[in-house]
Amino acid sequence: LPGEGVPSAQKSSWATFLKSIASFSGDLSSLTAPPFILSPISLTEFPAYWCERPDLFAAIADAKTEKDRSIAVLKWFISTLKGQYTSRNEKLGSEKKPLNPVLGELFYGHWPDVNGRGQTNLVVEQVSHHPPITAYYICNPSKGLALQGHSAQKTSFSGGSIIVKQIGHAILAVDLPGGGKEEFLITLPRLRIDGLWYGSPYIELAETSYIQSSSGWLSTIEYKGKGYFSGRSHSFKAVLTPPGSSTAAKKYEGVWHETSKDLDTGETFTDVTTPKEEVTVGPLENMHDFESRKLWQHVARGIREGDYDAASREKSKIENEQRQRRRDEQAAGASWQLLHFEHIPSDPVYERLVKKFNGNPPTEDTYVFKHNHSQTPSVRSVPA
Ligand code: CLR
Repeated sequence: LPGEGVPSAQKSSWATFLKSIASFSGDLSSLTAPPFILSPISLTEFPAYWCERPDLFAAIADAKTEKDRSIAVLKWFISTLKGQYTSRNEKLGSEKKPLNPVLGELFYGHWPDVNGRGQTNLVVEQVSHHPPITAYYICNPSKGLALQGHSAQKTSFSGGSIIVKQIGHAILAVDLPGGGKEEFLITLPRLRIDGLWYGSPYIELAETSYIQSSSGWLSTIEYKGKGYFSGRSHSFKAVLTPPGSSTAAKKYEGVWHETSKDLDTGETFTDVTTPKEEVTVGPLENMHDFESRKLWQHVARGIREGDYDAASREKSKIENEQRQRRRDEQAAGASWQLLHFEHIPSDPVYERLVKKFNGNPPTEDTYVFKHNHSQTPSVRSVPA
């Protein structure tokens, strides 16, 4: 039924929200949405989804050949999709509108070393407010792995769904045992947000994304929803091709929120039906004011407890404080300084790798992590 998932008192405000999205394209974060669709979680927490299977991440370093590393990267990547794109439905009942991070907002976390897999560290910084851009760095120094990326979105409305084009990319750098690095360019799939009419939005992935290794191996991943391939939602097909060839060396197929298999051997490729490991975050008392969970704590409490007046009061406080900061900066002729990242207008690694598969666009900007691997556990101590 239309509006089935919408509390009766919010039906008209949901209809207004849908109309405003339909006649609008660009930055959804700025639209006012009814309370039932608000999430108490900031977008700066989302990069943690990349590492909720730390064993699969660490396993990339243990693969012995270029081909096996490409397979390990693909396996880890596919296994992150369930967390990235379905976990709000599981935790909050449907896809929700995340808190829109402030400029300079920070999120730190780690996954502990268990059974010699090494500790994995996460550093996230909101590097732009308008449009929202989130930069992240995830590393496992003892395994010689570092993932650096940034995430932004362009949204439009089509056929009753929100279409989200993901802007940005991620580069995974793998230290090789003999010295040197292998790099993987990870491009991001297109999202369709369905179920809006019913007030219970969920994500389906569409089109194609790529993982291009500097070794030449390329994974091409095609996404389809209900009514395609197998007819099941969250379906994908992936092919791995060797350097300079378009003949598949490996083919995989399945659903990314459950299991997939190797089409030649019939063996299981990915299986995310087992529990994932959420990121470990330090206690609120130790946090800097700009760390997400501390910054948004009162807004988040209001949303969780259904006290929406309190939530919107607290949100206004944060927004006013931000506006004042921007005014002060302007008056002083100063601009906001990023803490952990440096913006560069074109990413040479992206350019080199995207060329190998004639990907688009040919160039992209990026945010480079300013510190070394070994510094990440201590970067938490940020200046006031
Ligand atoms: C952020 C980067 C992550 C993957 C990811 C998952 C869900 C996406 C999110 C990204 C960006 C913001 C997003 C969200 C789903 C809904 C939300 C597009 C790409 C928009 C802003 C809110 C729409 C409001 C409706 C739910 C009504 O790696």
